Amino acid sequence: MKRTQQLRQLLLSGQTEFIMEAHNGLSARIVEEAGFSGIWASGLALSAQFAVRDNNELSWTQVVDVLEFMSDVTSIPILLDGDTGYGDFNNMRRLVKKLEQRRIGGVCIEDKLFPKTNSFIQGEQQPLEDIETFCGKIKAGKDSQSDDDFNIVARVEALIAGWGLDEALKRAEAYRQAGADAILIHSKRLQPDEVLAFATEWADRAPLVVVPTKYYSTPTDVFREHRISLVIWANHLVRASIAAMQAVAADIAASESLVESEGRIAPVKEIFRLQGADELLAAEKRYSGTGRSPASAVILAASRGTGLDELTEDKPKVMISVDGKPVLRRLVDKLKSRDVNDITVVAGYKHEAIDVQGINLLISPHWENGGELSSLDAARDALTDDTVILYGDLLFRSYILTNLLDWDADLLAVVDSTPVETIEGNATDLVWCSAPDNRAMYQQTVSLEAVSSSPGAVGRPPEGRWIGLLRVKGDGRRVLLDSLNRLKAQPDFAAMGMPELLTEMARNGHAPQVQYISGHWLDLNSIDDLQRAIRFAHGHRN
Ligand code: SPV
Ligand code: MG
Repeated sequence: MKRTQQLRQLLLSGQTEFIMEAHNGLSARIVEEAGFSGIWASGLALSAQFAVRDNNELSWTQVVDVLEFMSDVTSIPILLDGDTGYGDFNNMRRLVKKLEQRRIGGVCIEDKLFPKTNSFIQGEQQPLEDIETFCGKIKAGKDSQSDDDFNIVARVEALIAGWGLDEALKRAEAYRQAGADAILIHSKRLQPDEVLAFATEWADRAPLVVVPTKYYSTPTDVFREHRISLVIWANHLVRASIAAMQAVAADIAASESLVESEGRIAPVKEIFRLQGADELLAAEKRYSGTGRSPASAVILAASRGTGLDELTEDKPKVMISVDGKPVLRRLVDKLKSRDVNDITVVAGYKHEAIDVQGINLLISPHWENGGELSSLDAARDALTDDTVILYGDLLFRSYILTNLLDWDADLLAVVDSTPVETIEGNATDLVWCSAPDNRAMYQQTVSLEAVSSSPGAVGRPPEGRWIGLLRVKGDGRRVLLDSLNRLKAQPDFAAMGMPELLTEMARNGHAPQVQYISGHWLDLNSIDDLQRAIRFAHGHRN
């Protein structure tokens, strides 16, 4: 049902209904969750939340902007406290159109002069609008609404201004005849007597609305007995928030600690709930092409690292400390800093020495005789829809991972295009590609053709080296597992490494794409590598 229609039904239900003040999206959502059937967008509360006065210091467009947030997060009708309509009949026409565009249920206008003052501040000194002019405003509003159910409530301020019951009744009747859908009779007395006297005389000529802020102790049944249609609890959420904020601010200021406050305030989780964070997570899954679905990682860390001698006597090489931090911990921290939190480490040699938090540690059953593919085979259940597979002894600059995760490809291998002859130490995992690195282009489309540690494997110089970093995503997982299964059927599977797998995928028409880099990484195969690694890592957290 349209909000306008919902509000109309509240006014005409024949029972006493209740609406609650809200002043922004958050409070509007809280009002709806509390079970109210409508919201009072109070001028006092709207201006108070910005710490400006209820004297039209907030412009009408600023009011409408806030209403848009309130309307967007709720499904119950909003009745705007539209003050005097922010000007003359013409301003009123434009206001109604703008409110309808934001699916506001209706507006209440009061018969004072622009700029108005809150009724509880020297109310008796406030001038009232002349009756005919105010009726013109009501008519202009009714004539400009395009939805028949949009509601205009006319607020009579005669009792506030001290003009008496007769004047109030005279005005209410004129406003009814001008087309008002309901009359709001306001009073600043501590007892409801003048409002109830009005209600009795009024005798149901049109729905009657009251705001018992001052006469708050009136039993609610009294309103029912007087056939009040709508009771507005007009400012109670802004006041509740002021009291809560003052108490918490004072406590934290005095104690210089959060300990006492923490249990008394809404948890951060509750903020997320009210913001609808879950919906966004679900949407990210649904529209995963554009959303972030966190990748997982499989780190191959089963080998001892024979070139590192006594350094690996009591631990695998991934636990060698580089500038004060084990290589594996650097890797895990780097992955986590990019939201890759589901990390499986496939260990073997001296796995008991692996002391890194936040990983799933998996012991490869064949690590003593098996190679990298035996380890990967052991971790096949850890391959998700999006997995980064990497060597455990790898150090690299963070942007390489960022770019890898940013790139949309089912299979993506990071290849260093630094000329092999300029590399210090042993150049392994040489790669032949469909094109050399064109350094001018980001995300150049190149595919991997073969990987081998033997320079003569292909009959031409290689385009670079695979650094031990591969992303497998979507259908790439199936491709990888198919290739792994084919290789597993071969007798020398135990000796095979990742190069054989990459080459097998390429050979079967599923060549991984290549992400070229130039330097900015190294791995640990020798004592010399370790010296380079220490220089490389120095000053970097991961
Ligand atoms: C408001 O809530 O802004 C009102 C009601 O107009 S009162 O403050 O009582 O005038
Ligand atoms: Mg107001």
